[in-house]
Amino acid sequence: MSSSSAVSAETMESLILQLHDISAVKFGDFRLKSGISSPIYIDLRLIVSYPKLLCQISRTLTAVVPRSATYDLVCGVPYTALPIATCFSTSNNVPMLMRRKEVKEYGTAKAIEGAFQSGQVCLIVEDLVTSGASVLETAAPLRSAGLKVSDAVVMIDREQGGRENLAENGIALHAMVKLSEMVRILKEKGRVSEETEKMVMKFLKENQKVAAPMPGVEKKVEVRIPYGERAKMTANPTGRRLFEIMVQKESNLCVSADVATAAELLDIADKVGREICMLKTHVDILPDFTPHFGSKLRSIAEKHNFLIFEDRKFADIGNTVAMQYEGGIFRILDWADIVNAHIISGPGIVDGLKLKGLAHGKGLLLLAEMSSSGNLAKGEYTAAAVKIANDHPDFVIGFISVNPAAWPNGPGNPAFIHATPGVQLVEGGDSLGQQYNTPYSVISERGSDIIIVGRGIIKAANPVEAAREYRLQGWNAYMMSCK
Ligand code: 5BU
Repeated sequence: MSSSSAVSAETMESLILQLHDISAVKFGDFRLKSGISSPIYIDLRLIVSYPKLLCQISRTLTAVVPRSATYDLVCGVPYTALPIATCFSTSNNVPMLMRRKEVKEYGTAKAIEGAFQSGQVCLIVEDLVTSGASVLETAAPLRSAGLKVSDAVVMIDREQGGRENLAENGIALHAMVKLSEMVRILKEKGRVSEETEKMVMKFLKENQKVAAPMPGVEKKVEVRIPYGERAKMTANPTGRRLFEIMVQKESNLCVSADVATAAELLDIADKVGREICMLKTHVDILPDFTPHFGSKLRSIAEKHNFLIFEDRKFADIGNTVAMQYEGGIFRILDWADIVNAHIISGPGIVDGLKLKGLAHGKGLLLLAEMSSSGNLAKGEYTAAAVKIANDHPDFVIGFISVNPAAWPNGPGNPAFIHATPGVQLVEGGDSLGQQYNTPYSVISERGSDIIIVGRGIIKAANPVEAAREYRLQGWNAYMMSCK
């Protein structure tokens, strides 16, 4: 009856009836965050008010984890599963870790609280699994701290793709009960009618494999055209190559190499090169820049097959930006595949850059949105960037954007690529206005294509490991949203 033979049918029935008694499971017509209406609503936050039930649940979850799945630590997915994990920890005498959902200021707060050693195995405890995204969001900082995560235990599996998504990420899901089993039991016990049971089953069937809605993100991208197909839609050779590299390397990761010197930049480029589709530079911050920098970086880019994006953010009139692009000390046109521009000065900026870049097959990203708090790139400004891009599909390859899924027409023309800065494994920000979203949120929910990660990788204890983790996170988020 239950998904684990270690739990008796009576125990399971009693738990389910109690959850129904306290209205943690309700039937009716509920509008979910994603906008769809559901005949069932589950709110497990209520169980904190019923300590006996909470203990019973934690005992049952302990029994649900197979003996073969050994673990040194437990970590609950914030917030609902935290009390369950605490009970689990105290009753089994297994140390607990806490994952912070938000890290306010970069570097001053840890993503994981508690004592642990690299290499230890951590079991994840969750209340409800839909797509598995929340479990993955908790697994990511644990894994990047050196912990092993191979099992997650959950009270209710909504059977909406979570088990499969987690398995693809090396996590076996052990569920106390599947939603369909739970509804069947409630019907057997006379708590719901046959009609309601049928409605819920129909709803589950029709809503298989949905991405879990992320808090604060109302709209999600319904169907994603694969990068490979979009490569064929682009009119610009650099845009096409970028899509192709992403497919070849299974990477939608761009590392922002904001390091102190050119020597360090070349070093990090070589180290993370295998994991990335694009490397982003700010050439004007390098005190040891020499005219050889460009050719050195180009040979690393060729060795590892990635593109170079100089985040120059041109902003002047067309005539001036043409000179800035080609000339000066940096001679960006010689070595950067991609540059970006604000549209504050109007469409002439694209004409000016195109004059120099088009003949060399270069690409341009327009700044449609920014990641920093209080920025003014929104609404009509964003719409103007889209309009200018549509007028220059031969040279503009896409946008710097933050939440294209929320634009009036969504991410729009699939030939255009969306690249998003302000990405870390946990939400939060820095003390100077930067705002971070997770790879899952950026790719699955916000409809972007490329995650741009700076300090999350370059300041990590092991940047190569961190780059690998971000690549996997970004790519899995893409694969999940293709389904
Ligand atoms: P971080 O360390 O991941 O916060 O670095 C982000 C990088 O992206 C950094 O180089 C910024 O200059 C860049 N960036 C950004 O953060 N936000 C924006 O809107 C744009 C660029 Br455009």
